[in-house]
Amino acid sequence: MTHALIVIDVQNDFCPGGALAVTGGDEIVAPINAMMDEFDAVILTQDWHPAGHSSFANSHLGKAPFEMTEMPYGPQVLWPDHCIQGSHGAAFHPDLRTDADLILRKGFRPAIDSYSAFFENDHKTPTGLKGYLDTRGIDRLTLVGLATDFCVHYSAVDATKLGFDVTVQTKVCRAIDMDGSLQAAENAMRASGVVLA
Ligand code: VGL
Ligand code: ZN
Repeated sequence: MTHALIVIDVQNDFCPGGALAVTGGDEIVAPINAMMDEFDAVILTQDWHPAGHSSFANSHLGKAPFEMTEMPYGPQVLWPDHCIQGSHGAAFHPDLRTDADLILRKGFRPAIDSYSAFFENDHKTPTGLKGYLDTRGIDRLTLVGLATDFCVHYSAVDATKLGFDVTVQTKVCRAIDMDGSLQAAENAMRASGVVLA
C-alpha cells in the first residue's frame, strides 16, 4: 500500500490566539512534524477563504458566530472571520514543517464552505484531491490536524466513501467541540469505517 499523511488545517487562526482558536491546537505541531518521515507522501490542507466569505457570521445580517444558517446546499455553521487568503491567520503555524508534496487549498469559493479536503459542503464539488491521490497510487491515508469534529471528520468520511483505507490519529487532532459535535463526529467516522487510533 502507498500511505499518505494528510495534515488538516494546522493554521494560525485555529491555534491559540487565532480567530477560531481550537484549544491545544498548537500542541499537535511537534508530533505531526515527527510523523512526516514515516509516510510515502505528505499533504497539507489550508483553509483559504476570500474576505466576506459566506461561512462568516459577519456576512449575514443579525447573525452571530456559531449560529446556524440555511445555505442552498444545506445547514451551515456561521464562523468568526478566519483564514482569509494571504493573512497571518491563514498561514501555517510557524513551526509546522511545510516540506510537503502538496498543499491543497479549500474554501476559496465565496458562496460555499469546504470542510472536507475532497468535496465542498454541497458534497458534490470536488477539490481534485481524489485525482491527485489516485494518479500517485496512494490508497491508504492517515489524517491528523484541526479540527477533529469539522474538517478532519468530513475529510475522513469522504475518504472512506471514495474507497481509501482511512485512519484518524485522534491524539494528533484537536476539536472545536460545540454542542456535542466531537462525539457525533467520532460516531459518524466509526460508522463509515474510519479507524480511530
Ligand atoms: C474548520 C470551521 C471552519 C476546520 C474550517 O478546519 O475544521 N472549521 N473552517
Ligand atoms: Zn473555514
